Amino acid sequence: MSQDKDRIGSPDRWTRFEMDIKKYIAHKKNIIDKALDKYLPLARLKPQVIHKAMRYSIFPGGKRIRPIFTIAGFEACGGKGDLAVPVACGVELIHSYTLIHDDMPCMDNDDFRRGKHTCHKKFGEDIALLAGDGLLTLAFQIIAESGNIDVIKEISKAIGTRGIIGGQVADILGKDKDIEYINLKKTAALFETAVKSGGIIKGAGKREIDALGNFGRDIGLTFQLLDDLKDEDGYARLYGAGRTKEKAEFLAKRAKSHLKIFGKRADALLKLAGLIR
Ligand code: GRG
Repeated sequence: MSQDKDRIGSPDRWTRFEMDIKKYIAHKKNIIDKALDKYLPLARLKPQVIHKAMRYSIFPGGKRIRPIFTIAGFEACGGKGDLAVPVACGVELIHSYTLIHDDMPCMDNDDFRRGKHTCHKKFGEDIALLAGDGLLTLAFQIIAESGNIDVIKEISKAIGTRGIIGGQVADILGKDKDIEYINLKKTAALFETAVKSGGIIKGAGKREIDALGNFGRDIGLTFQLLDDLKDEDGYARLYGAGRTKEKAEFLAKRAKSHLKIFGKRADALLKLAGLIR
């Protein structure tokens, strides 16, 4: 039978042979979106408004870059199939919870997100706050059900008060000297834990898991610097566009260097990193 039929029928072979990154992203995004739809309570379930708000914030959604990194991290360690999908979904739910809360009037006070009204604009602050809580709680239910205690430990550390929450607090306090800490905790910590979790799910060794973490952290920092550059905010506001670009290039290059130990298996991670610009 033709190889094409084989490829279409088997996503693992498809990713191996057809490392066109755009197709890879579309393929993984589709898997993640379908799984998220399965995990999220139906909008008609009582109390409807909270489930509507949770679904409103997840669909149609953004780039799904963090959960794709989880799956690509899993594959870099030799993982095949859908074993990393539940944790990848958990990572995306956590990301979405941070966005809902970050958009609220007590934080960044944004009216729009992903081209539509923010959750609190649409559903009110009380429901938005709880929708964020609901997504975070659901994330841990899904991750726990996937049965890997080490992933739970890893992710809960990354998003706690010494991780994302700590970064957000430092951001609120607004001390310029804390910018490196803020970027590391507020943005890079979730990328780092997303990629690392893929390796943990596969049961990879310390050397591989550390390499994935280093890669995720550097690519997360790059992502934030480029976002600052676009918005003329954060690091770019403090240090100027030239220095920010230089630092982002340095970090992107260093991120890729952490992947050497994986050889060809890190192709997807490498190409995903190349898209962060
Ligand atoms: C509320 C605990 C708590 C934390 C909030 C991550 C965060 C901390 C706030 C998000 C605000 C922000 C601008 C973060 C910088 C990183 C960033 C550009 C996030 C948006 O991520 P994308 O571009 O979003 O991946 P999509 O829409 O594609 O999912």
